[in-house]
Amino acid sequence: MKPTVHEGRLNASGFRFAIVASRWNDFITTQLVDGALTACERLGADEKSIELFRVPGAFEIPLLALTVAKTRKFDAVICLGTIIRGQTPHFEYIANEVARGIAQVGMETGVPTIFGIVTADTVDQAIDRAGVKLGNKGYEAAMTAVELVNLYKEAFRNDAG
Ligand code: INI
Repeated sequence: MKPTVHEGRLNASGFRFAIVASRWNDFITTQLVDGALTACERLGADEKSIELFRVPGAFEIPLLALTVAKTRKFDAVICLGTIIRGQTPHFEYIANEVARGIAQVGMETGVPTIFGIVTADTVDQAIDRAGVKLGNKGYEAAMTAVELVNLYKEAFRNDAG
C-alpha cells in the first residue's frame, strides 16, 4: 500500500519570513539570527523578503510574533532567543510562557510560528547550541519554517481559509 505522502520541500524562493529575536544573551542570539539568515539564503530566499524584529527579552517574543503573524504579510514567523537558568525559578516562568505563547500564535493565526529558543542550564550549553558542538538552533528553526511553508502550500493549496 502506498499512501499519498505530503512532505514540504526545502525551497524558500518567493516566501516571506519574519524573524522575531530577543536581545538578552545577545552574543548567543546573534549567532541564532545569523544561522537562520544563512539557512534562508541557502534555500533561495530573497534578502528583501526577510524582516527582523528585535525585542528586549524572550518573554516579549510571543506578543510581537502574534502581532507580526496577524499582519498576514509573512508565510512564517521564526522566533529566536536564549534563556539561561539562574539561581531562582525565574527561568521556568519565562521558558514556560515563551513556549506556550509561541505555540499559541501558530494555533491562533494558522501562520507557522517556529520555536527557535535555546533553553539551557549554563552559558556553555547555550553556546553549544548556537553553532559550536550541537548545531545551530537558528539554522534549524529556519529550515523548519521553510519546510512547513512548503508543506502547507502543497498539501492544502486548494482549501479555503
Ligand atoms: N530574558 C531572556 O531572553 N533570557 C533570559 O535568560 C532571561 N533571564 O534570565 O532573566 C530573560 N529575562 C528577561 C525577560 O525575558 C523579560 O524581558 C523581562 O522580564 C521583562 O518582561
